[in-house]
Amino acid sequence: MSALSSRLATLLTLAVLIVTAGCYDGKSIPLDEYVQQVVRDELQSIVSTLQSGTERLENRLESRMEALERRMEELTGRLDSQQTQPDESQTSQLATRLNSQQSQLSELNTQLNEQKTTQSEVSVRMDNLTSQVDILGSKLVGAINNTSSQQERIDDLAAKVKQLTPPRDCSGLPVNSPSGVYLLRPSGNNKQPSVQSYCDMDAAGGNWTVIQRRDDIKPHQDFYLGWKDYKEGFGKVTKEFWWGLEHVYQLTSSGRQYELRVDLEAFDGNRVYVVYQGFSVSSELDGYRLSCTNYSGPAGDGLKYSVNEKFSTRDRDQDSNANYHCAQLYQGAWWYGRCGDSNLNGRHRDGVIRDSTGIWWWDWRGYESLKKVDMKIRPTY
Ligand SMILES: [Ca+2]
Repeated sequence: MSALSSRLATLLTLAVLIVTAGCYDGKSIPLDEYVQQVVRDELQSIVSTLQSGTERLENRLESRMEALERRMEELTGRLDSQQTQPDESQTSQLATRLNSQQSQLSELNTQLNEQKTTQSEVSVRMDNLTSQVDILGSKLVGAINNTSSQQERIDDLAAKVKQLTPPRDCSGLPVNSPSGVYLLRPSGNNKQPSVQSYCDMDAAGGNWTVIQRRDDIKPHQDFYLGWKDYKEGFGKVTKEFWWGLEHVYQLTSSGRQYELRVDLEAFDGNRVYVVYQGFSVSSELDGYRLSCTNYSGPAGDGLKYSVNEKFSTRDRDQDSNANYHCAQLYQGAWWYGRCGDSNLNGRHRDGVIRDSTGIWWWDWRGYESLKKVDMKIRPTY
């Protein structure tokens, strides 16, 4: 009985362990039903044990009765055959043995009754335990539901944070935002990823989205790259980089008109600029064809041969020069025409070299390689 008590005493703990150990998969049946089912299986095993114990006692009792009857018949037979009366000692011995048999039978009966009582007690305790497990299961389900509702609130908050959509370009930043790195979403589509970008909020009224920068820093970013790099962008926006033709296309095809500003700095420290009041590129399917109009500024028009040209890279010759692969010839990537009069994505020469593979702007310094360059755009309305 002590062993049974011990097993019963640990059943509630077992129920908790079933849940916390992860045996419950949380899908096939409700949690409280699962816990109850496991406990009932355990209790059923105890009841079976008790029942088999009871059966064994009953069998023993029955066999003792049969043995006693056989013994009585034997004694009766002996008395009949001898036709004599048993002497006093034989009678006494017989009586003693009979008494012994009776006391054994009585003991067996007592044990059987105890067993039945125990079985009844177990049955009552099983009912109590089942109801306790029901309560425990309900509490666990309540706790789990509470956790779920908290998770829902967190998810809801996260979704709201995500809906704080980055602006399409730097002109959409809050007033008085400083120059620096920002996330933009040039597509205007929340399902598309935002793009790390550099906003120039100082030069000529600010609000510029910088789309290209060459700088006098080392190590230099390699700009002699292929179509995919120029489509998606490369480099570090705080250093040297190309923002990506697809992003430029997404902005300039959005219905707003954009202007382009190009700033140039020579190794002698002189600086010039040029502004194109209309600037856009077409889709990738159309080759990111350049449109720029109404230039003004001391740098001169270094894009006059690039207008209406497709973009070309080392691995894609789309220029209008049938004799040359201009991107390979100038070791850059650009809207090359015949092959053009600028090469702002050429090789950084770290000094004045007159070579068509460097960074140059023909209308200002011819083939003289330049020290710093950037290209930036903003909507004009
Ligand atoms: Ca060509």
